[in-house]
Amino acid sequence: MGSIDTSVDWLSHLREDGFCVVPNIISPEACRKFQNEALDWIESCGFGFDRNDRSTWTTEKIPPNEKGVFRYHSVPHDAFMWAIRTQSGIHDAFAKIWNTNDLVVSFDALNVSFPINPNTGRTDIEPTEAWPHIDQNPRSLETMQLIQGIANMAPNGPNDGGLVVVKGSHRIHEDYFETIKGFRNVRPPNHNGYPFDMDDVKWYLGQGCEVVKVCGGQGDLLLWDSRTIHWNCSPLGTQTRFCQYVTYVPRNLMTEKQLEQKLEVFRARVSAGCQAHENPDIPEQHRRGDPLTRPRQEPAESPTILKAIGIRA
Ligand SMILES: O=C(O)CCC(=O)C(=O)O
Ligand SMILES: [Fe+2]
Repeated sequence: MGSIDTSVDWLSHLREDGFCVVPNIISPEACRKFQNEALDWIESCGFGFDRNDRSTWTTEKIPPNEKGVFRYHSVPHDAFMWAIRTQSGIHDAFAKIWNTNDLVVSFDALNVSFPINPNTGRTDIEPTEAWPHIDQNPRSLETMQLIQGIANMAPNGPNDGGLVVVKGSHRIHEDYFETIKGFRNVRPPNHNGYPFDMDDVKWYLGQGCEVVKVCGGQGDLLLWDSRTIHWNCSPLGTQTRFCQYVTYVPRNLMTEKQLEQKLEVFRARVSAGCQAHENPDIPEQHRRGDPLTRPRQEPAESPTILKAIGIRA
């Protein structure tokens, strides 16, 4: 546990198929602790959610989230999130991908998704429709720029919701955009992402790609190339989905000035997405340190955390 199983050639799978699962990265104890603390956090927000009372598993009583993704109230900076983000097994997997130990981490979100099921979960929402997309700019699809990660904190089988990918799609975008004569201008030119619809996905399936619901054990790290078309689906069984989005990228993608700003973003507890080397703006209320911008439990400024942010003593 904590080290990488070299008998599984996950890196080839990642290159070839555009996704992979790195098994047993985080200990069962750390996963259980994370699940408890994630639920403590949801309860502490004061919207009325109680993990032991399924009648409170409703949109009204669960703090604001999108498809189970929580990034408000600075939850990405809560101590329990940092405890997972800085697990050595996660860092080491990305070190293998990028062939360097000199990496910086993302300040990304928590996902807790309760099953949609009248007997075991909630009934006030419908299962999520597919929302196929990539998280890379369609102008730069010839190179791999980002590997996205999910620290999978609960067992995640076929019926437990989660990541769905179009296997192999990362390799054939050039042909696709040639076929449709360029991408649709639906996002600003510098936006790291592009939405597809299910008719687009059908083209990829016609070229031999496959839709795969990525399953993983508790403590596995799920990885995908940000050019791989993907979305997430809702859990429908008995198991709540618990995970954290996490990625590391080479520190040399950032200038010294940007690294100083990354530390400011950390100290202001601003949430960010998967682009670990791009600093978000710091909103005024974060600069002021308004209570709602501070995590329930502040992270320590430990050497491990500072190193993950890119500070080198
Ligand atoms: O929740 C997931 O599995 C995927 C979410 C997603 O699309 C992303 O983080 O880029
Ligand atoms: Fe995505």
